[in-house]
Amino acid sequence: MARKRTKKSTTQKPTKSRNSAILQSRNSPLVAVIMGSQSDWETMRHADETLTQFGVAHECKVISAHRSPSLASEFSSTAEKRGLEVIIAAAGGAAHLAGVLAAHTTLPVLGVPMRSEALNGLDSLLATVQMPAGIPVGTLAIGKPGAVNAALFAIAILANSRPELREKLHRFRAAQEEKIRATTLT
Ligand code: RP5
Repeated sequence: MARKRTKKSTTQKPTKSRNSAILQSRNSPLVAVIMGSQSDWETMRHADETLTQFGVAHECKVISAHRSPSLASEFSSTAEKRGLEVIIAAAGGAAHLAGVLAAHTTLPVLGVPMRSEALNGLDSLLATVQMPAGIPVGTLAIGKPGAVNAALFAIAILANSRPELREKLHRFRAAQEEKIRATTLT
């Protein structure tokens, strides 16, 4: 059952209309990619693409810790019983989204700090990473590298109990190394 679900990728883009249907996912996503604003999608689409590349069922939604606090709490507190196994949370500036989602669930939450206009993402990084002891958030790099790596980290977590996914990760790493070995500078 679980192996079957990892083979398909179902993505709900973070539009406002789909966001309202947040608790009605029919495709049993294993990973949720949550972001504080539509403006984060340009970066977080790289997490979406990576999860799709590995065939991991996931959903992508906009939820703001500050602008929609009830939705954030509702989403996170019901995530486990809806079958989610990992939450990726991206936000910029006063980036409290990952921490707030983590406060309402024991699922692993991976935070991705967005590159902000004012402080180039340093604000987002510190707001995401500096969690008080007791409520962990695994914080990745600022921007696109963090988005890609959050997806790869989520896949690695899922791969602990899914040998097919583990094998895909091994093939991904091998292909990556092969590309470096084949690189010649002109
Ligand atoms: C955060 O504020 C969002 O995650 C986004 O990175 C930032 C700016 O949001 P917008 O003003 O573009 O909606 O909550």
